[in-house]
Amino acid sequence: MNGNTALLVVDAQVGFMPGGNLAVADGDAIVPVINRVASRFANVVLTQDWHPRDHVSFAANHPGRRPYETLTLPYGEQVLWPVHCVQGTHDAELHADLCVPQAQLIIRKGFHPEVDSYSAFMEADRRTTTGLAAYLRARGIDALYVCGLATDFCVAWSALDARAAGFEVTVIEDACRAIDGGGSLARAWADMAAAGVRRIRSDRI
Ligand code: VGL
Ligand code: ZN
Repeated sequence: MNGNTALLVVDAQVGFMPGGNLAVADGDAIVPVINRVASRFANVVLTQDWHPRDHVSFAANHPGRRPYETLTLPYGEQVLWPVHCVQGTHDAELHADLCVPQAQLIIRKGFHPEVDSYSAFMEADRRTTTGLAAYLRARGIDALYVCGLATDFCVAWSALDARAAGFEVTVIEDACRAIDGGGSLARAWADMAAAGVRRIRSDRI
């Protein structure tokens, strides 16, 4: 891949793999795919969902509320999740078999107690930046390949924000897995297509 291109590996963490606190079905199947694909990229950026224990997205922090219900917060609708990816816990670690030693940056997100952040670029208030767009621009990177977990949440939101920030974006579909509740996966693919996000299989890279 050219020097102007980076691979963005979203939330390839214990918590989103089978056995994790917010397990995505078959999530661990993407790890060997990511490892294979990553060897083609000189530039690799990882994200890590990284919540304080009192995070607003955890149903357990809202008495009487259950995971997967939604709650209206000052910045909009928030899905309530099981407690997951708490800072410093095993659940928040990158998957042990992930092999991307050349990764240059790990963006941690969701660390503000009152704001969630599915996207690697923008927190859910749509105002607070993670700094990733400025980092990529400063390094002359204008094209991104995106993979990881979950397709319909952190991957899709990251891909859409990357497009909005002016990057060329391609999602590697077999290097992602989805949560897919209530049609969220079909909606995510439709939103990404409408925004000009390209979609390919890993064997085309
Ligand atoms: C994610 C829900 C909550 C994700 C993170 O990585 O897709 N989903 N936190
Ligand atoms: Zn999270």
